[in-house]
Amino acid sequence: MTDPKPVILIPGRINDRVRARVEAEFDCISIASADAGLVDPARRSAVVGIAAMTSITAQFMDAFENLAIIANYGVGYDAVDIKHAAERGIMVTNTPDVLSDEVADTTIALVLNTLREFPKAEAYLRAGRWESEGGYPLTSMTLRGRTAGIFGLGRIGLAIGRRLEGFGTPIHYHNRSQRNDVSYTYHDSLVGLANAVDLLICVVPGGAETDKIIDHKVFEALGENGVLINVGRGQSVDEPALIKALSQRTIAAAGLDVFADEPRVPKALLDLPNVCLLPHVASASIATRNAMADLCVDNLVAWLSGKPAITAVPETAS
Ligand code: A2R
Repeated sequence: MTDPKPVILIPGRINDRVRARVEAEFDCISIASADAGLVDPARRSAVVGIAAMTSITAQFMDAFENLAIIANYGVGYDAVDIKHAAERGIMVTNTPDVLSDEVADTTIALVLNTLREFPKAEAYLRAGRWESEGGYPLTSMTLRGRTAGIFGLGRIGLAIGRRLEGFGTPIHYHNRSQRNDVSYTYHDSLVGLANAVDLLICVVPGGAETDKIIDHKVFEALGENGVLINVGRGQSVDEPALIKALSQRTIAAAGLDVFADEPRVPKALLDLPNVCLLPHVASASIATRNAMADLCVDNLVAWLSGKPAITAVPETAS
């Protein structure tokens, strides 16, 4: 007789390849959301792993006494109560590196689309206005002459920096600690960074420390020619303050791939002329999402067969 397969729980929506591989390689329980009440009480103690891209609270974890690993689908794991997982000795993994280049590519596209208004120019052409009204108006903004500030110069931030070097853009950054492997100008505060640049790119992780950290003080420092790009987490921006800064032209424009309450985007943002908005698609190509899916499931396979996790998050790495 062969041993029964480990039981993996998938709460809520997840990438199709994650689901298919979990179903093929484990005993999979799928539930509509992260609500332990949706799992048959008789099966809860059998759950040893969770694959998820949704919020995993302490209470949810505690419904599963033999839970050994949470494989988060995505590099950002701010939705997992990491402190509680670490206290309980539950391994948490994420999907770093395999998405960095894709997110950095998207960031450059968002920068250029925001500054040079290419989505609006295409809409102008499609509406027949090129023929009826003449050329699209010259854009008031350009990447030429701008200085970029990367808030969160980690794996993705560095991939963005390397690309911006190719554009001849001077680069500054702010992290909690200075890196010794780059020549970019370091600032020990976010406001200091915003003061020094006119293109602020946010790619910092979510969580309590960065919640609404980009606020009115940052917008005032960024100034009237300043542009904010956010590809990190929507919660890092004080959205009402951003809407005010954009409408009063405290800053010039914003390009956003992430929002505070996804998939809801405030109407006040949609109504603004000086924003470029994307529906959280930075890593959303089939190839990159497949690589993330494989890393997510490979972590489950490794850990549950007694091997080290491939990409443990720092808080639960031994
Ligand atoms: O602060 P440091 O020296 O640990 O540098 C990290 C920086 N960082 C912060 N900077 C300022 N204030 C904070 N409270 C703070 N917390 C973190 O962000 C590091 O340089 C960077 C994060 O880089 P990685 O951990 O390599 O993450 P990765 O793969 O670049 O992804 C960043 C985020 C994800 O968490 C998702 O939210 C999003 O991009 O997709």
